[in-house]
Amino acid sequence: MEQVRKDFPALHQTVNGRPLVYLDNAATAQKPEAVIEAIRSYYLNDNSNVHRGVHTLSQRATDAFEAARVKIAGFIGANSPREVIFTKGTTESINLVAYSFGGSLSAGDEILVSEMEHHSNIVPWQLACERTGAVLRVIPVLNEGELDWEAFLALLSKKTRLVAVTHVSNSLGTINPVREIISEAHQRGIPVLLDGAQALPHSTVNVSELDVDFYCFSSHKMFGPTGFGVLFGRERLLDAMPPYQGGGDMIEIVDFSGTTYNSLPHKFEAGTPHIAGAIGLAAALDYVNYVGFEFIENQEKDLLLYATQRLMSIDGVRIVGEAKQKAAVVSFLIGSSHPYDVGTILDKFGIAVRTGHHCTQPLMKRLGIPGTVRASFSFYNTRSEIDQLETAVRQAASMLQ
Ligand code: C6P
Repeated sequence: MEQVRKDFPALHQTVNGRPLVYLDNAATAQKPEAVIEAIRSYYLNDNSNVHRGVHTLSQRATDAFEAARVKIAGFIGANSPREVIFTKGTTESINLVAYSFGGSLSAGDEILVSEMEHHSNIVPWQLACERTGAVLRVIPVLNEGELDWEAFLALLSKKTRLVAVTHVSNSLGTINPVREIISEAHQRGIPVLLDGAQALPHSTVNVSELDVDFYCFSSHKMFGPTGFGVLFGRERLLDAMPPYQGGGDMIEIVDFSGTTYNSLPHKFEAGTPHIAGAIGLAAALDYVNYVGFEFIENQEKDLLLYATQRLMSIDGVRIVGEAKQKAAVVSFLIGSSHPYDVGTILDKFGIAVRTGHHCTQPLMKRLGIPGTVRASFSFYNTRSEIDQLETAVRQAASMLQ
């Protein structure tokens, strides 16, 4: 554990005179030295554009960029690197599908999302519905923060063109029964998109075993750089979809009489990409493999149980989101205190948490709350940090109640 923590330089600092306790990993994870070094080395030695030059630096950059794609494809169990599209992040991955796949929707078609979605898996579909006359249907969430399974089954119909749900809720930590969702949807011939932003950092995800059609995630929650992410798509579906954006690299032949498009994955990657982003994410995946998901899962399970238990022991604290299957996220409220006030007090203790609606306003509305205080853990967090969280929350509770 000590070694692991040493690998993350940002963890070793004081904030407001206290050692930093970083519990905002669902917003973005800290970066290990290996990732920082891979990006630095790229800019120091190989910086060049990709797929464009015959010169040596461009070849080196292209090789590193495409090697990253092969690594990412292997990491998520894709059948081919052609199924791995580079994007700016989960948000752009979903927008790509909503625009491109969504372009084939007709009036009356239905897209099924859930009430616990991040805005990035709601708004792109609303836009697609506005463009096409399709209708957005919503799977309700039960009080504990689980999907209403019966309602989900009842919502699947001949009109459903896609089920688009989050693998893990960023606000509540709920791990959704994605295998069962995919199985039910596929039995009816409906493809499934999973928002994996909060799932991939916590446990092994294999898109082939899941048999999922689209899987979206962000590099920065996975210990890689910001502004970079991935859309996995089943090759057959991606092939049939029109390009998302036009520009350099996504074309085969451009002529004023008409343009033909590049093959996968380049058809969906217009313009100079975030080369250092791909290289940084590849380094992050190497690092995660080195730490190993066995260690990550055990550590996070322990932190989740311990934090839940410690926070529940404080008078006035209420945990929001009590699904049976949860990732290492604990959302809570202190009495009727505003989450923002709690977060401000915790910051004085050097503790970083997120407060507010966590970009899930419909979920907050459903739960009848303005937002939550969210502590989200990574494998580099410790029980001692949770003890510090408990002390600070007790202090906040006594000040605010
Ligand atoms: N959630 C959080 O604090 P981007 O911003 O594109 O990297 O990821 C968007 C996104 C999509 N889906 C889920 C489930 C997410 O959690 C996020 C990002 C962060 O919860 C920042 S809002």
